Amino acid sequence: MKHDQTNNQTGNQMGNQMNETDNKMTLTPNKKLDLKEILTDLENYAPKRRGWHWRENRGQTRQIGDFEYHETSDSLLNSIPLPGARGIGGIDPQPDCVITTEIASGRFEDDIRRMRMAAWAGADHIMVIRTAGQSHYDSLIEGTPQGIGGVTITRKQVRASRKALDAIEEEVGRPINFHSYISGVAGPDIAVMFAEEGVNGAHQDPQYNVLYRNINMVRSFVDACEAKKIMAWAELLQIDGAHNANATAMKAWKVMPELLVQHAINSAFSRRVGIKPKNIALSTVPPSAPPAPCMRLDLPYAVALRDLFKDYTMRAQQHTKYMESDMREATVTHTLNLVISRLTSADIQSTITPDEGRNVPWHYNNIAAIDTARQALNGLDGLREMVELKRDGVLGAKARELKERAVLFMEEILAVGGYFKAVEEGFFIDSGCYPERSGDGIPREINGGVGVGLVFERDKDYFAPVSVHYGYNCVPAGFKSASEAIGGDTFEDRSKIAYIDELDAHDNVNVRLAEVAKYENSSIVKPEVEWKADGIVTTSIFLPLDARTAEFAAIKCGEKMGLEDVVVVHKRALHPSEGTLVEIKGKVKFDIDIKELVIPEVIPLLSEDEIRADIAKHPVLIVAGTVGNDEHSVGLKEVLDIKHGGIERYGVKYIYLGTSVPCEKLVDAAIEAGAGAILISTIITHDDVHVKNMRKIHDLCIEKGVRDRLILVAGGTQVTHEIAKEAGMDAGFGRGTKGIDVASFLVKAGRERRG
Ligand code: Z97
Repeated sequence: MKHDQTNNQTGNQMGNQMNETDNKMTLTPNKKLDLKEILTDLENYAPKRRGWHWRENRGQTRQIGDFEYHETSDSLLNSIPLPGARGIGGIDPQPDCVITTEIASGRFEDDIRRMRMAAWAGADHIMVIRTAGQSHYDSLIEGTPQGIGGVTITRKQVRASRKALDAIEEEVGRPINFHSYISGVAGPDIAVMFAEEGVNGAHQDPQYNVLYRNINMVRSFVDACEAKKIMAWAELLQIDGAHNANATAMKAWKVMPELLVQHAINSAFSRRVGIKPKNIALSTVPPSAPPAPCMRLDLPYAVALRDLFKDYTMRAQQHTKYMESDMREATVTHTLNLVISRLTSADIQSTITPDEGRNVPWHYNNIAAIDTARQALNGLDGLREMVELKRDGVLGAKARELKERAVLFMEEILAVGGYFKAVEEGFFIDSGCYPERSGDGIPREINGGVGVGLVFERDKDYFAPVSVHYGYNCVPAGFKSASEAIGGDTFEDRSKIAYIDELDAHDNVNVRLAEVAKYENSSIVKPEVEWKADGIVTTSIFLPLDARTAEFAAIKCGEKMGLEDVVVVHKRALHPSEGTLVEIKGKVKFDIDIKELVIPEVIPLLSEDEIRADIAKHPVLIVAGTVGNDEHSVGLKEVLDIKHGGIERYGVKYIYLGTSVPCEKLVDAAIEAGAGAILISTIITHDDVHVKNMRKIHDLCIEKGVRDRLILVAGGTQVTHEIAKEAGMDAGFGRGTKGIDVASFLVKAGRERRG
């Protein structure tokens, strides 16, 4: 855990305050989220604020630890820094852009725990994926039924998640944006509910309805007016749907002109309805991925997009179309995308994971993708001050060409009679690079699709008694505003919101929680990746077989290991016949009681003064070296050298024999010098050579009759105290060991020997 590094603010930066609620939750880092507390009194919960939140104090130079940063924002109160931060002061610089994580467990009660972990990794945009097919529901639904591929978006689910996030954002010290989808047949209804419940962002793009969900186009655009009007009022950030063209087109790099057109249609439309440009985010995805020469394709596209849409914000999403189940490959593509974000700009950096290819949303893959984003963004901090995009060559020419193609596309839409006609003629998602056309676009009928024929012109006396509404409204005489007619609507008076609790007796959060009650607040645990106590584990198995045989052999291995429902989630042939790496997932049948674990106590360290005083009185000389054929001396030197806070600092004298020292030499040198201890470092673990060398030193000391004179200590990344003791040493020290750990042990061991 890391604490405050710079000027943090919390309460005052929450913006657009909505309500002071008295049933607010407070979290403490060493306590799990209490779902019961979230569900208690939920019917009366009011979110703290509405509106989107950008990170604070961007665009300034910031000193964090030993380094100066140019593209960061305020640090968090609580976070888990990147693993590499261990060697550089545990710092956790927060990039200047909002970082997204997409959460899709299917059960909101499990989503919530993942949100908290994601927030600690630095995500401040929690995008909850909704259950498959919710686009086609024609109204709001109630309860919290379990979703498929995401959660069912309902008032209870949203309110519970927002309540949790309101507490989580206090814990990490930065407001968190909560986000889901407003597209679909029930778009306006969902927009109202989101505005009431403090949701901060949403996808809204009528083109999405038309092209991918076959919802009637007239209905979609009429509904979008209402939905966007409400989004504008509640200051939700809007993300468009252009990325779906990347994901749908067989050759995503061909649809670049169309992507620009789709962005233009939704953003111009949104602006006309009243959404502020800064709340209009273009959903941009680099259209290609390696092994394509992606920089040469994607960078000109990113430049063209930013040239055309200067007024708006950019939501940079990782490419998914060509992503397989390989974590490493996905991470490299993501990193290349992040280079584009830093070379051009990104206001929101999305992160997604190969989970889509694996079909199980892993808690830790969310975190892995957030880590990739912050790691790359930190590493590329200030890049644009050193590297300039060369616009007067191929980059400028290509960007210009894309813009021209997009403008021509727009002109042809006008020429055929407008957007609806163009859709009817299959202009969109055609795999040709405009003006080339392949004729494989997605045509839709103006008189077809879900919800057709349900748009009616408003009568002269049409009246909707609501405070936020698009278009004509005939407010009766005598009222200053439409909603006055009913004494204020739900935007003005929260008490009018109808909160309906679970109606389904079988599929609701209480039933689901009862099923895993054994694991709630108890010492019994089960591994999980998706839902509490689902029992799922993954295992990597290398088999010296061809890919097809390896796949089935791996399943058999999993079954023999006692796993149930074994499925291959990833396989990678390393050679047609020499071998294949397979990753499987399966369920364990057991749970464990943590009360039965034998966990070695953490041995308290002596104080620096006590160590120094003891060594001054009882001088210690040690002989040290990396053992066997091990050339890794950095860690050992850190433990020895005064410069790095090593044992020398406490007065311990040492003879350093260098690297790859034979065991015999170490023992002989210790005897010759009259040393009191031997300190070896051993990193290499092939064939358990580290354990073998430890044992050899112990045996040699016995053979030479000096075992009781010498304290034997081993260190290394794979060394633990238990492994070292087992191999005959007196102590073992693993990753993260500092000089004081070893010095403290030497003093204590010396005292014991002196009696
Ligand atoms: C993303 N990785 O970042 P339903 N409206 C729009 C959308 O793009 C989507 C929906 C609604 C992706 C996440 C893709 N987007 C998934 C403009 C989905 C979803 O699934 O039809 O109910 O709505 O956006």
